Amino acid sequence: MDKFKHLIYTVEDQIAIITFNRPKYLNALNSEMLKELSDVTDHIGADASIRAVILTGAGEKAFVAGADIAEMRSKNAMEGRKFSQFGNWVLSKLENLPQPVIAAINGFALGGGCELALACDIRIASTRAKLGQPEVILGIMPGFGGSQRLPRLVGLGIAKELLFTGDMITADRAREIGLINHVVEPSELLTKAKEIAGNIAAKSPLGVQFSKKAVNEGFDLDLERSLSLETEMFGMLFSTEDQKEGMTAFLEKRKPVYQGK
Ligand code: DAK
Repeated sequence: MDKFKHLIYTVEDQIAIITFNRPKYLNALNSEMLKELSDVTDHIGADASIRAVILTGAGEKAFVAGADIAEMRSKNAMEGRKFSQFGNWVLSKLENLPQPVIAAINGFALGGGCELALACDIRIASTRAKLGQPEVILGIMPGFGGSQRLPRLVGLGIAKELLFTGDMITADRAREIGLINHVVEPSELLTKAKEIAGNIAAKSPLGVQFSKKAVNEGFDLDLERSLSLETEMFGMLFSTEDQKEGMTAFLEKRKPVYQGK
């Protein structure tokens, strides 16, 4: 991929790593960075050799300290709406990538940064991380899905407290409420993220991809319709080489070699 101005993009062992890279501004998300995130998301979605994605922030202080306040300050209502529409579109693309996405939260994940993490499938954090939705402190509200994804993840009461106070919480508290899966020492963060990504990458790509789609698409349906969705998707997997390989390898007592076909 072309070089980015505000992102670092690498791929190792079928795992893509996107690093937000404006450490001087605590990796605050400006329009250019959002556009680059959109482009790299499209690229990853079209590359079946990538089995998992990790998002993290450059520097020691921040994952992403929110949308760029300096850029936002002078927006009018229509520009604000456009920014929100574009942001929501990019985050939905990220959320619906076929590959699982892991947020490795190395520091501040505030406002748009927390919303970015919420659009990921799995969130892990270093002990240095601080998370929150401080928009009310700035006279606005979340605009990249925070008022919708946060309550779905942590429940209405806790989400409302975070949204109405704008308070930051520690990584340990975030784990307690289910916002974070694991908290590790800063030096262990990427190792842990790669360990989870590698664990996923070793499994059937289509099994993982279909599981993600079933959870994402079924979550807001009633149980009857979501179970029906699961049934259809389960059935479809029996037309794949992954299913034949996985079951044959088990019976032949060897490790499966998956092609994602
Ligand atoms: N935007 C722009 N610059 C930021 C920034 C941000 N979100 N966060 C930090 N910076 C900049 C600081 O201005 C400072 O720049 P210089 O003064 O050096 O030029 C530099 O990064 C270092 O920050 P500090 O000096 O403040 O560092 P501290 O360690 O003292 O404090 C902090 C760290 C994270 C507590 C503090 O920087 C802070 O409170 N930052 C703002 C956090 C915040 O409020 N984030 C939420 C932003 S609102 C929308 C869609 C989405 C959104 C909005 C609308 N549509 C509907 C249109 C999303 C909104 C947000 O994310």
